[in-house]
Amino acid sequence: MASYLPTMEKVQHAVLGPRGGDKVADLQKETKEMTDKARLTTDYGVKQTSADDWLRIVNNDKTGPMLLEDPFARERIHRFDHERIPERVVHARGSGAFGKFKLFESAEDVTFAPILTDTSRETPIFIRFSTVLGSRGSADTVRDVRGFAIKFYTQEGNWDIVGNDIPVFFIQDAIKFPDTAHNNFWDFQFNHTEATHMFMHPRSYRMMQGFGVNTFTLINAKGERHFVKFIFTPELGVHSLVWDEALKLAGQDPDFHRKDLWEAIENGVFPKWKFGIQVIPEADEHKFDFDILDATKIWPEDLIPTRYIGEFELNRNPDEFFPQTEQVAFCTSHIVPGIGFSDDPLLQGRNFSYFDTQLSRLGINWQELPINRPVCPVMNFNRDGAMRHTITKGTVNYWPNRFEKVKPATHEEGGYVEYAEKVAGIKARARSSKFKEHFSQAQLFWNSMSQIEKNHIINALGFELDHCEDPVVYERMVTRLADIDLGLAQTVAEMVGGEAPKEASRPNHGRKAPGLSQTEFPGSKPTIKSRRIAILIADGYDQVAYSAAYAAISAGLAIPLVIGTKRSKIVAAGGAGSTTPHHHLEGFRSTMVDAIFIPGGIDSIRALSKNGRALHWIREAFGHLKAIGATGEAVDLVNKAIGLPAVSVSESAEVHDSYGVVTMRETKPGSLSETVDIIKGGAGFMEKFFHNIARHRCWARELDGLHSQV
Ligand code: HDE
Repeated sequence: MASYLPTMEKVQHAVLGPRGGDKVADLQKETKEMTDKARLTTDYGVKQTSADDWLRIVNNDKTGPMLLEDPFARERIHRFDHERIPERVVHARGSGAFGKFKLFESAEDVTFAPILTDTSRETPIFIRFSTVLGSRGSADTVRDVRGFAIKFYTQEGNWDIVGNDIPVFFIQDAIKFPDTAHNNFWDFQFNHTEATHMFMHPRSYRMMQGFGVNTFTLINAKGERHFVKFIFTPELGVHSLVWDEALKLAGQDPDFHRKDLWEAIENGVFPKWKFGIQVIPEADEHKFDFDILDATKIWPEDLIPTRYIGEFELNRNPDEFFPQTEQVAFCTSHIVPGIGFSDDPLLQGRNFSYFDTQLSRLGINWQELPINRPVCPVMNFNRDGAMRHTITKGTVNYWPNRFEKVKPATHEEGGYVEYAEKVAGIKARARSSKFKEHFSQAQLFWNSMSQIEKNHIINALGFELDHCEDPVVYERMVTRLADIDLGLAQTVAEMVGGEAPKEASRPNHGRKAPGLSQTEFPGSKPTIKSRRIAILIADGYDQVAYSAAYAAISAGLAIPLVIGTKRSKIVAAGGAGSTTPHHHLEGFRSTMVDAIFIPGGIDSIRALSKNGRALHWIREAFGHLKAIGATGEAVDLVNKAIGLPAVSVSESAEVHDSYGVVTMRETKPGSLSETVDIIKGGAGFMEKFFHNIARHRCWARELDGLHSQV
């Protein structure tokens, strides 16, 4: 894939070489390079003279029957016939990358796990992001939860956090999971009121949070236990696509998120997350009005603030998809000393499921696969099984044995010791009463949303329920919404049909919690870093405006994508310069970029004005609430394409910003290329344009009803 940006970070990357620590070095043993000296061979090592023709009978330049004898041809066919493994039963579609985890504050008050106490360490990681329901070949941008699974290759063994991009799950007990992998989603939602708190499409894997969701425990050196939830917060903020954009991208570029992650890492703009923990002392377990072991509940930030103690970044793309991203296998049961489980009934079920599923996907020796094997020593008496790789010298496969060479580890040597929890009770199929309260946090979530987010939730419900044919399903779902908020239920009822509820099934408690709304998301600084910005041109474009914008975009570590009326050379006005666009207007679409800039130039603008696709680009970007910048003659083009009286444009050399449409009629040398500091928010053209890009979307267009012309 093209890499557009020769940034300093990229140069640095090239100098430092691939990062990822011990794990990358460990994988080198299996990694081959394709070189000029290499020759084609069979899998058993014999060099081949041809890979094109099956061995056959030839007579007087006529070819006759093929010979089954040909071992080379048969090897190729056999491989082809058997190259698939079962895809993951859920989370089949995904993409991953390598990186590193660094702790900046020791959490020794709550755990003795070295990865969470030793600030001098750098731990290699592999992360796999995924959608949940689609198959391996499905689209990236569907409305679905996203998986966020991390493997920490620690010196004490592999630690996996198999999380999602939202903090809650839709069931409380693992026994119900298999029911949901099939149709009838909304019927399921109605019948499982616990799902009410979990009703989404991120702009990028790099712009979403991650949550361990389940409650784990931490044990410190004094033997004290705390309950813990793990939270990862992206440096770039949390941002979503709008629905129409997500729908179109699913057809135009089903690999959108996969490419986005790849491109950012190739360009040296490494995605980063802060690593946080929410901690509750064991003694406080029952002090809350919700059960802290219930995976359908969050731990509200105002009650239990997140403590950010480390960060991780992704800095290296995989070398080959199948052996790395496809064969990586996670287990919630894989924890390291200092970290433990809780009685969270979902977690307990998961601990059983993940190992089990790897057996059918990869076989019993799955932990020997290069991507899955730990970087610390592994020694035990497990033997045999399909595809066994390790060769352990010796004549015994049991312990204890007469040689007494390999012994269990003591606690001091780092051996895992279970927390000595006293457990007593009656065996029963039951759930605690606090687990039965399903609406309070759904209300908390709804109340914490901004008006924009509320509108999007309403529209999403309106869209999805409109696809349900059976009135029982959508009518009952509307009554369920009345458990959350009467206004919500009434608005959705009006959209999808059915009787609007007259009163709320329960009063809305009116409480809010911080950190739930994306638009009020804490901690993320405005930046254009890694954003794709299209520059639309045709022959005769204004070279000064074009190159100033290109330079400013690159300096901001964003990605300038030149989109032309053709993909061959385009010449600037007066022959002042030329460029070969990255893409042409038909090949690429506005949905694939975050913003567009159009430089002036009489001939260029004349050509773009006559081009229906160019006009559609501008309209569509406007409808998807993206920043649009135009200078010189392009101001009129933008005005014509948008054609809304409410949106005004520059009439002079002044910079004009109306609903995120930033225009300036006259460009003098230097007027565009001032130092761009979007955080300080200057008054220059680029500053205003970049400020709008950094805000992700111009929500005011939507609030004022200007956005629907897509
Ligand atoms: Fe999973 N889940 N899950 N899940 N899950 C799998 O394991 C399962 C749950 C999650 O990139 C499977 O290796 C059960 C919660 C992610 O390889 C399987 C239950 C959360 C991934 C499985 C849950 C997740 C999986 C399928 C509840 C968020 C992809 C393939 C009872 C906290 C990991 C595999 C990757 C994958 C079972 C619930 C996240 C079948 C039984 C809650 C990110 O074992």
